[in-house]
Amino acid sequence: MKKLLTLCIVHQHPNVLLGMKKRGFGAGRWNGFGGKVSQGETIEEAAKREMMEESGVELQEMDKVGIIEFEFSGNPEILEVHIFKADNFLGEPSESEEMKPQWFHIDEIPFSEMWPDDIHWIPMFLEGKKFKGKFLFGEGDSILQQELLEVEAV
Ligand code: 6OG
Repeated sequence: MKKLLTLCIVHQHPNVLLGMKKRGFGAGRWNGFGGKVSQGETIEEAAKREMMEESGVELQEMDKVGIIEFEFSGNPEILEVHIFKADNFLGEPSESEEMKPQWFHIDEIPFSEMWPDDIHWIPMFLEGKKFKGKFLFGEGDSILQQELLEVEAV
């Protein structure tokens, strides 16, 4: 069983826009903005909708830079997360019920308060690479298996 999700990080060098997730899956962690793709919408439409719902900003152009599958040991569900990069948006980031946005310098990304996979792929993201990967999580925040490859196109 696969679930499609989006994740978008705005990169305006040397800063990235992240949000503190206030509720739901991943609450208490900084992450990009995103969520589940709804029926009848494209993945890109979902990415833009989630960005607007969670941060109040409108994305125009963005690039798909990665696809990562996440599995949790003992759970048959696979989360297929499509990762987007944007360098611009309309409006001002503002706090929503789900996320509190904040800019971080790329040298001060709060990896210890993020999903443990992020430290592996965010450097590739920042270098402008495209990637595909898989992570299997175990108890706590442990990563039992991982695969991450740079690709020509996603
Ligand atoms: P909602 O279910 O709240 O969206 N997401 C992950 N992001 C990272 N960096 N690592 C993970 O490792 C993730 N699992 C899910 C996808 C959940 C949001 O969290 C992302 C979505 O943007 C397990 O609607």
